[in-house]
This record gives sequence, C-alpha cells and structure tokens, in this order.
Amino acid sequence: MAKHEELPVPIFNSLEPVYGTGSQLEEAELRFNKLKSKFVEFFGHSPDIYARSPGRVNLIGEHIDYEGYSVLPMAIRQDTIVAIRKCEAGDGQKLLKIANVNSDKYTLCTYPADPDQEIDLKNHRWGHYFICGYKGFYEYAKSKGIDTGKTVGLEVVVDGIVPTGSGLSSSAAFVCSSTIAIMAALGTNFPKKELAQLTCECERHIGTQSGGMDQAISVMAQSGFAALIDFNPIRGTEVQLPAGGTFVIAHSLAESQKAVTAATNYNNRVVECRLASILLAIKLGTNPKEAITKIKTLSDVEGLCVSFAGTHGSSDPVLAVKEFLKEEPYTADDIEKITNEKLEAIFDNSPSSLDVLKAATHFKLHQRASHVYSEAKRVYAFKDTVASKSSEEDILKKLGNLMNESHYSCSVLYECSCPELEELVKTCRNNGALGARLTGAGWGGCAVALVKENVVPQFILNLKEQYFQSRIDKGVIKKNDLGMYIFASKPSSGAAIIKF
Ligand code: NG1
Repeated sequence: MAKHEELPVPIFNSLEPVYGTGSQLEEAELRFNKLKSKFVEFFGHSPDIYARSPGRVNLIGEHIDYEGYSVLPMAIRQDTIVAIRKCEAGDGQKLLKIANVNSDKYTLCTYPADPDQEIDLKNHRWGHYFICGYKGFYEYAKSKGIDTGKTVGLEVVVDGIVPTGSGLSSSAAFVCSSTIAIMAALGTNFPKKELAQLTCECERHIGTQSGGMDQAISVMAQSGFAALIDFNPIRGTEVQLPAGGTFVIAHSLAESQKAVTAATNYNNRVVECRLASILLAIKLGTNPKEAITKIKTLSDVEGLCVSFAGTHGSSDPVLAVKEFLKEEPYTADDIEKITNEKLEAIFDNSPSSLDVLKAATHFKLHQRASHVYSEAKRVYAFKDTVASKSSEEDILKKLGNLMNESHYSCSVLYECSCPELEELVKTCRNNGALGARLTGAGWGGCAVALVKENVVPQFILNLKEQYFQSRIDKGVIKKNDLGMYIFASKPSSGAAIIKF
C-alpha cells in the first residue's frame, strides 16, 4: 500500500467500486435509497454527498498499537455511511443536526456549529462520535493553515451496520465516515495516511486513549488484502492471506462498552503499560526524572530491554520484564518509591489517566509488559508465516497456533477476556477452528476463528447450535438476526466518498 496511502480518499459516483456486484451491491443500493429518503424526511432536501468507512477485524496484535507496535487487521464489509449537507449561511441558526436511520434507538442529536465546543463526556450520547470528527477536522485544518471559511450548520443522517460494542470498531467506522463526510462537504480531501492519523486523534476526544489501528485500516484498506499497520509514521503494507483459510467472526453477545468502562479497562491498561515502561527504564539505568518525561510506551524502552537480554545471549525484551518487574501487583506506593514522583504528577496532563488512578487499587506491570512484547513478536511471526514457502496446510496450522497463543496472552496476562468469550473461543476450537481468539479491545465483543475454507458452512452451523441456540431460547437475540452475529469475512475495501 506504499503509494496508495499517499492518495486522497477515492470519490466515486456509483456504488460498484465500493460494494462490488451481487448481493452486497443490492444491499448497499437499498441502504443508500433508504438513507436518502430519511434525509429528505428529516431535513426536506437531499444530502450533498456521502462518506463510508468500514469496521475491521483484528487478526493479530491486540492492545499493542498504543504502545507503538505493528498490528495486522483487515476491513470487513460492514460499514457506516454518513449522508451530509452543508447549510447555506442564511439557513437560520448554525447547528449540527445529526439524525440516524434507526431513529427509534438513536434520536436526533443537536450541537452548536462550534469547532471549539467541549464534548460532555459525563453524558454519553451517540452523536458525540460525530463531534469527535468535527473537532478533529477543524484542529487539523487549522494546523495545516487551511482556510475553512466561516463555520456553517450541517445536516447529517447516519446509517451504521457494524455491530456496536463488538470489537469490530463501530466507533472508528463512525468517526472516520463522519470526519471524511465533513471534509468532503467543506470541499477538501487529505491523503489517506494523514486522515488515518487525524481520525485517531479525533476519536481520543471521546475519552479513550486509542492506538490508531482501527482508523488506519478503516481509511486505508484495500479489497482482498489484510494489512500490516505500522505506526510513527502510520503505514500500511498489504498482506495476502492464504486462499484455503477463512476468518469467521462470532459475537460473544457480551457487549463491550469501551468508552463507559475506560477508567478500569482500556485506559487502565494504557496507564499500566506507561508505568511498566518507566519502571523498566529506571531499572535499566535511566534517571527517574528523564524516564518520566521521555518514556511514553513500551516500544520506547524496548532497546534498553533488548540490550539487557543481549548480555544473557538473547534478544527477547521479556527477559528484562522477568528480571526487573515483579509478578505481584504493584501498589501506587511501590511504584512511587521507584519513580520518586507521585503518580498523579506523572499523569497530570491527562484527565482520563487521572480517572484511571482514582479507580485503580493495584497495577499488574509484569503481566501487561509480557503481553505487549510477546504479542508484538507474534504479529511479525504471522506476517512471515503468510509469506513463507511452506505448504498451505502448514501455514494455516502455524497461523492458528499464533492466534491461540495470542488469545492466551490476552486472557491470562492482559485480562481483557470475559467468560462468554472464553466459552466462544473454546467452542470454535472444539469445532475444528485452526485457531481462535478474542478480537479488538475485548471484555466482550467478538472472537475471530481461522477455519479451513471447505468446512466453513458446517462450522457456522455447529456454532449456531452450540453457542447461539441457548441464547436464542433465552431471548438474548432473535433467530432471524443470527447472520449479524456469526459470519465469514473476506478483506474488504476502505473509506470512500460517494457523490451521485
Ligand atoms: P476496538 O474496541 O475493537 O474498537 C480498541 C482500540 C484499538 C486497539 C484495540 C485493542 C479504539 C478506537 N480502538 O479497539 O486502537 O487498541 O482496542 O487491540 O480505541
């Protein structure tokens, strides 16, 4: 993808280049027609333009993007479409009116057309994700010296089919499609790699300290390929998956509310990783003050850990973790004795990290750092295996093993699984999956299983019986909706602007 990420988001005047042909195109046509009529129903006229951005499934590399390590996701066909119209200067009050095709569940949200507005994080509303894109777009345009003119009102209708709270990145699909719609409505178009960075920063306005994987793949994906996403700077490299294997995605039906549980789950892990990296730096000879100001992530301290491992004839940074971070959980006091600084002072510029400190009683630094370093290695092992000359049978087997190891590490060391995900992953393996793991942030949401192409229908049937039937009987989901909760997925295309 080296050159293609330099290009702006593609603009199409038909749906085929995005949705292909066949049933996917038919479904898209229905959605766009409905979206347009809803727009007319809400606002009395048609939208100017549409933007779409897909969800993603992460194949391997969990909770390491925010530590600066490469990950390997692919875009899925489910996406969010945002229809938008720029109001004229004389259209009355300058407002952002954000409606949804599913207006029973997602009622109209109205905000002032003010790029400097604060998002009210204490009162979570679905429209906040659009405002993330709105604020982020203006901040970026300003930083590039682009004249965006006077702010105007915007009318917006959203249609999202990425299941929410599923680990398939419905939030990034929404933030990316919103940002791109705003950008297109205001007459600009940035290169995809700039957008990938900008949309990652946009989403942080919702209060999660996101790493950037979801936005990068949503913006840059190419149909038919997974991608190795590198950070600092963001870059995507196509990965051609072996033809004989299919990735099946299954929802555990436990909803993962990432924004709401950030202080104890997602952001807690980001804080633990930062503390682990500071402690490692100090133990490996860095002056505490310098470690606190300079070391932000475990990748920043990897060089020191590898040098230490070198003195023991190894290159594995986990060796330093084993030597210098105790397995028992640390209290704030334990850590402050090493840093000579209060934790509140270390994180005083990050309100969401301060929320983590208020909620935390202890910090599992050894386990979190071991997960991050070992998972980072598995991503490269996965990529190298895909590219290797071994037989397809062997390649699939190795990929499956790496996925299983990744799940174990997420579950035991990073503790981001849950009982439902454990049951689901086990059911996948019992039914012939070569490997299965939780995908995305975890604490609920989906699992992804690698299954041989020729047994996919039977595999899905077995999972329906063994995992989903009892939940249908209990009324957790409706039988007719099963297709939303378990499906095979091929790598889909990334963001696009559509103008008819
Ligand atoms: P989900 O919750 O699946 O969208 C989150 C983060 C990713 C990454 C994964 C864990 C956001 C938008 N996404 O993904 O950046 O850190 O968790 O690997 O916060």
